[in-house]
Amino acid sequence: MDALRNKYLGLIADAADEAAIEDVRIAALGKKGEISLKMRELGGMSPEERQVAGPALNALKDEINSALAAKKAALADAALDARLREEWLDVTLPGRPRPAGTLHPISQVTEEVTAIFADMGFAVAEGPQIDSDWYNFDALNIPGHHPARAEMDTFYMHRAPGDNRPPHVLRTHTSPVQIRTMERIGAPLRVIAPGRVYRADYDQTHTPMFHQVEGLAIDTDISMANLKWCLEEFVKAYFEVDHVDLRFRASHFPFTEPSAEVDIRCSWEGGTLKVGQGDDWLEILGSGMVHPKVLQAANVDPAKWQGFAFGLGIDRIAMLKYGIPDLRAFFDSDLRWLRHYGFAALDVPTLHGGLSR
Ligand code: 2NL
Repeated sequence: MDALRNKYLGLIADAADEAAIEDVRIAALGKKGEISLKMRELGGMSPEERQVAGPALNALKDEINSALAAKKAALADAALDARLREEWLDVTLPGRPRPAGTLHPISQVTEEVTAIFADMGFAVAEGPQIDSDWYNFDALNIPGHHPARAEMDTFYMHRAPGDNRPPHVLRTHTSPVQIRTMERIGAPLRVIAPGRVYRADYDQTHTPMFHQVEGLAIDTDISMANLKWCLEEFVKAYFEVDHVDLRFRASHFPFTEPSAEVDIRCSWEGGTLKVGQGDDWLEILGSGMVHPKVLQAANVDPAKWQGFAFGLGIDRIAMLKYGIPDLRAFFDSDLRWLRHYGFAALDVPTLHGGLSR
């Protein structure tokens, strides 16, 4: 009996997995197992022998069964421990890295400008980049013989041979969008029109495609005073300063009367721009009261309505705010440049959440 016990307890202790334990169980307690056969021999014993051997065999059987169960549980625990060690996961690791792409500074600045003017009640208007010469020029009080047409370095589209109508153009400003919006919606109106514009000019400070945002407010009783307030609010919000000085200089555009170019007070200490202080002036936009002929061209009655309008270069104010020295690099698609000057793709500029940084 002791030999049997030692043999099977030893085998159970040495069993490395569940299959080995099952083998031991069959060898000891299976139908033809060693202990089962011994129990079958009880039938041929005398009652006295059976009285001794029976309980001893039963006790041995119970002991082996318990040892099998205990070993099985121990193996399962060990397997679980191993799995927990293997499948260990540090949930304190930071989440996914930022997306590899960045927002182009022009997209960022367009969003910033849009957020500022949206806060003053301006909606965003869009329109075609290829437009008729009527929308791009005539409706803006720039007739065919006007020198402004020649100065604009316009890109002209081809007409089919024999079609002698005036060619379409790549828009030279976003004003045609505003003419179309006045036609469609009428007065009163407050819109900005940001977007790509085209002029055949290429040097240090000009690219043949660049970006402009124009603003237009039409209502009864609109004056230059409203224009000045709006632009002051815009410049303060855009450059993220509490105070600015604006200087309105008399100017001329065919589509506004009177017209003014607007400078902001600034300094250039150590090559970096500071807005709102210093003795320098920086021209940032053109503006004026919408010419009555322009209102008329867009079917807005100039006897009842007036409006102010302004236009500014997005690329230029992006360079000023973010210290970008070279205009042409904007359109080189150089990944190192884009990573350096780009903005986090998910940081949408808002007035409440902050425009930049
Ligand atoms: C500049 C000057 C300007 C406008 C754009 C405008 C649009 C309509 C009617 C009247 Cl529909 N005016 N736009 C007015 C004044 C100036 O842009 O220097 N831009 C970079």
